[in-house]
Amino acid sequence: MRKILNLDGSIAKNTEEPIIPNDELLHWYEIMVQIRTLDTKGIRLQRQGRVGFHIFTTGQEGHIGIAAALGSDDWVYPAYREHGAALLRGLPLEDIIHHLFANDLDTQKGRRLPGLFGEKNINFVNPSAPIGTQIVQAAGTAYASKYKKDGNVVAVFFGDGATSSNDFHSGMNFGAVFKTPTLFVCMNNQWAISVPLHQQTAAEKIVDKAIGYGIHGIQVDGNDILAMYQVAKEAVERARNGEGPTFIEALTYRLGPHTSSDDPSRYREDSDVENWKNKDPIVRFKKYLIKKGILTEDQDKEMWDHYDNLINELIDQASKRPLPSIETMFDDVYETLPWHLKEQLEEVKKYSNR
Ligand SMILES: Cc1ncc(C[n+]2csc(CCOP(=O)(O)OP(=O)(O)O)c2C)c(N)n1
Ligand SMILES: [Mg+2]
Repeated sequence: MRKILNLDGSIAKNTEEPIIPNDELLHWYEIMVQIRTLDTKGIRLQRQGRVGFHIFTTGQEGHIGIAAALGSDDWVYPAYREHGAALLRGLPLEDIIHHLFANDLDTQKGRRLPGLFGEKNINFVNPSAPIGTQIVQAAGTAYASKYKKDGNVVAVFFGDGATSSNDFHSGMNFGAVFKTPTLFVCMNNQWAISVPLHQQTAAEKIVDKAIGYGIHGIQVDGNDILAMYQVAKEAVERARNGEGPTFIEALTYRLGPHTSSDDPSRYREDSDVENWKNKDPIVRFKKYLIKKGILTEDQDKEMWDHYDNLINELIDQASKRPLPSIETMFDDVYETLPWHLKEQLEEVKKYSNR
């Protein structure tokens, strides 16, 4: 398993520390802070009945390292815990909050389960709720890139549970046979809602599945952002060189509930969670930044306070916005609205004040 950072933030023996500019490292950290803060606020909003649903990224912030290895023209097919990748690719933080409230500024027009968003201008594709569907879509998009010779690569994120889907097989096999420039990134957080990994697969390691497809596979410490960046960078290089896809198994842990609709105390031990809290990707990266002299404890506290206040403000603003106009319900599906929908639109306008 590839690992660069020890738990105390030092560099593991016999490993190569990636050379990354300090401001970039700090930016990655800042995004980690933003998404962790979003989680603490998001669940409170849901419990207060102000938003319908919240999905957590807590513990899986290491995925930002994968996103950091991609170029702006590359594609990301997220599962639903990759908010950090979207922010790194330039999604404004307030967009996620308007989306949570499904208000008139929600770019998804209130149609998506909160947390399952996409954004066209950053090549961050809307996930579909059925598990694993993004895997075939990503393999197809990568094939299109290869066909067009545009040099782009596609990173697709999915969970350990998704490796049991038909689409996992179809996508991996297609990618392997046609040597598509794809990074198949399995965020193995050990659980698929209440199903533990050992009930998901009889394989010793998920990464072993790469062998059956005939593609390069690598297991990485998913809570080590530097290792995540390094394996992704290598995979991107292989993909751009025409060497085909890479299967990356990122070992991580879902520190929170599956979603705001879940109670993990019904099916897992607190001691397991506590053990994984010691491997928190944010704490480990912070220790590294402090050791390197890029961050001080005071600056760190300031950063958390800053995002706490900023996100409160953004929540306040987003919560005061109206809902999307009822007419938007008819947008985006047809280039020209068919007559029966035009009729329905006129009718609905009579009864709605939105
Ligand atoms: C085809 C399908 N089956 C079941 C579900 C219900 N479901 C939603 S999330 C989930 C677990 C997915 O686990 P995993 O792929 O490990 O991702 P994680 O939530 O752990 O990040 C399930 C079973 C679904 N959305 N789609
Ligand atoms: Mg999982």
